[in-house]
Order: sequence, then structure tokens, then C-alpha cells
Amino acid sequence: MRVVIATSNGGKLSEIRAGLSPLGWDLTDLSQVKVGMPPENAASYEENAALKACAVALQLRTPAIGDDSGLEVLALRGEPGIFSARYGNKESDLERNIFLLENLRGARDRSAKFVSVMVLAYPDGHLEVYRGEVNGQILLGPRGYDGFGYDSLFVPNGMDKTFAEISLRDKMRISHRARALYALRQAHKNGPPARQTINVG
Ligand code: ITT
Repeated sequence: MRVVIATSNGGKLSEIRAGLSPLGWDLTDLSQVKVGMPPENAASYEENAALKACAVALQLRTPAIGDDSGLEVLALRGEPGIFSARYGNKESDLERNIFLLENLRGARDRSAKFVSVMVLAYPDGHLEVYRGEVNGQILLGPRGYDGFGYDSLFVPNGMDKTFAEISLRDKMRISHRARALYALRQAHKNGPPARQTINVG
């Protein structure tokens, strides 16, 4: 099956390619096609991921996968959440990381979770939705140079390294995105999953 990966984030793209590779799909990314992407102005990960995937699936008439994700920090009542990519209107990952650390200054509870919702959209409008989460802690300062976004501040529970200190391969064993993609792979292991019909009487 030909699938377009509907993300402009290079870090996500590498992880999604790695997570989908066992399925043997023919993967294309946005650098190889011409599409307009919609504003991500919905109120949930699910809706935002669907906006991205549907925009591509409908314009190119081919299945497309979108990821909407974010970091939810308990002491900040779940912020930045769906606003993670534009937290504090900051322009770069570095500025957003500094802003997060400033907002968390003095916080004893530094627990947080990453969430990823992947939507696979078909040109006829059918959607499959997969979610993955990973719990962890926000450090007092960054550690490591790999990964992207908030990776250098986040240590998953049960580990002593940040997501920026481990390889992509290791991150793809435990991350929120890895878990969402695992659920997708499981659903597709015998071909496309059966479509469900909801009958309301
Ligand atoms: P696309 O919409 O083009 O896919 P984006 O970066 O704008 O790219 P989102 O709107 O879903 O994507 O924003 C998610 C943000 O959450 C992302 O920019 C990072 O700052 C953060 N994030 C998500 N997953 C992450 C991960 O695995 N590691 C570090 N930060 C992550």
C-alpha cells in the first residue's frame, strides 16, 4: 500500500518511517509531493492528526498518516499538550525548552507524559486512530543531543537516560509514537483491519 506521511517535522518523519517499515508499505513524505496543509486549530490530538492525514489523503487520493503529539506536564495542569509545537509562541525547540524549565522552576512534582495520536486516513474518508503514551520526568536541565522537541528534558520512567541520549532504535522501543505505531502494526498484521459499523437504533 502506498502511504504518504503527513508531517513537516523531520524527527517525527524518521520515527514514523522506522515504525512503519515492518509493514513493507511504499512510504512517501511531504518533500516528494505537492499538497497544502491545513491550520492545526482543533481541540484534541485526534482531530488535529485527522486534519493533517485527511488533507493529504483527499488531495492526493491516496492513504496518508498524520501524527499529532505533545508533552503533558502534571504541575502545569497538562500544558503544553496540544500546543507543544508553539508553546509560549516560541520559535525554536531550544526556546520552548527554556520556557518549560522556567515555568517549572521550584516544582517538586516533575512528572509528565508524552502522547502521540496517529491517524491513518483513506481517500474515501475512512479513518483509523491509534494512541500511544509514555510516562516520565522532566529534568532540571537538558541532557543529550539526539532526537528533537523536548527529548533532552524527558527521562521515561524506569530509565536513567533522556530520549536525547538514546538512539532512534531504542526510542522506538518505548516512546509514545512507538506505542501508537505498534498498535497500528498489530491492527494491520493480517492486512487492513475490518471496518466497523456503528448502528444507532
Ligand atoms: P507536524 O504537524 O508537521 O507533524 P509538528 O512538530 O508541528 O509537526 P505537532 O503539532 O504534533 O507536530 O507538535 C508536536 C510537538 O510536541 C513537537 O513539535 C515537539 O515539540 C513535541 N513532541 C512530540 N513528540 C515528541 C517527541 O517524540 N520528542 C520530543 N518532543 C516531541
